[in-house]
Amino acid sequence: MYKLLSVVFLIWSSVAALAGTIEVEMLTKNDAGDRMVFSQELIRAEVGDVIRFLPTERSHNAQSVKGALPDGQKSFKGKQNKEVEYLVTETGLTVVVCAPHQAMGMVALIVVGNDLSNATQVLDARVRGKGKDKVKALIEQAKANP
Ligand SMILES: [Cu+2]
Repeated sequence: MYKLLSVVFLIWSSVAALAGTIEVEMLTKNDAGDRMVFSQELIRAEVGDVIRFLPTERSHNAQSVKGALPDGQKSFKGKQNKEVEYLVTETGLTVVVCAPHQAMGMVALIVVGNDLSNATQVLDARVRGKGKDKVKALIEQAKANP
């Protein structure tokens, strides 16, 4: 019994060790000169990871979009100028937008476990303006580089 418990603990601790925190900054301008962007736009993650959106520059937020996240995954909505965390519990695609700037293209795509099975639903979800085009481009990018 003791042996079994230690094996269970070993497995649990290695899973916990693999889970990571991914930090994404919310930027008005990045080093390349792009305006209204997340510091990472194609975010690859695994179940158990935490993705932390940081209010590095003012007037941004991060939130999920109705219909653009995997079944069972909890939606999230950060306040403007506030840090928000997203705990990954499901594989699949999640769109993240900055509400004030999504039409200017301030969106990101989270790809968990390289699972693209909800791509069609994600493309049907309501994202405004240039944000929609960027979601399409990011899905293509994710398909091209598994
Ligand atoms: Cu913004």
